[in-house]
Amino acid sequence: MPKRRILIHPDPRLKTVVAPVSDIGDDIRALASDMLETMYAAPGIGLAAPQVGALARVLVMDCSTRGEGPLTPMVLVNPETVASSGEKAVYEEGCLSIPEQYAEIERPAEVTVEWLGLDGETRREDFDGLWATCVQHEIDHLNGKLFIDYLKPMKRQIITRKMKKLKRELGRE
Ligand code: K1U
Ligand code: ZN
Repeated sequence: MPKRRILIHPDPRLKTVVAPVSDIGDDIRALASDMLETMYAAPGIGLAAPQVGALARVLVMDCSTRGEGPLTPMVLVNPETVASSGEKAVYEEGCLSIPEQYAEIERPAEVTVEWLGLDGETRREDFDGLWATCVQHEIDHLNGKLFIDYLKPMKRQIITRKMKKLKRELGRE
């Protein structure tokens, strides 16, 4: 069972630029734990706090191959992209807040990200491959941006209409 309900686009909370976390306390640790459980249950490879209605700069991700080796959950508090490669990569992206819609999105192939761990320590890591795509997708969520915002207006509108219909059917308006 997922711990928290994932919001479906359109929702004003998914368009919000979220403020940084000032104090990593029990509430943030509980949020991160719930988010990981929700992400694995979905299933997904990433999740940002606004997707579960929590307006905090927290994201979780795990792009390791399922069923092959141990899980590698990551929790990033106040993540910041400090460097991006000029080289680009295209991945077909999905979003747990935009179910069953996919599109090829071009982003920097490699990024360096700095964040706080749940212990309050600063961490810095270079990401490439799917990890780079995922961390950029999740940081976008913290800035109120969705992958459909990279698409042409007509395509974005079609997807948004489908999501409004889905929300009506689910009684989630
Ligand atoms: O942020 C989200 O909505 C989660 C999203 C992350 C993401 C997917 C693809 C490219 C970039 C970012 C997802 O996890 S969608 C589900 C998904 O990709 C997946 C699900 C099960 C197994 C493998 C992938
Ligand atoms: Zn998403």
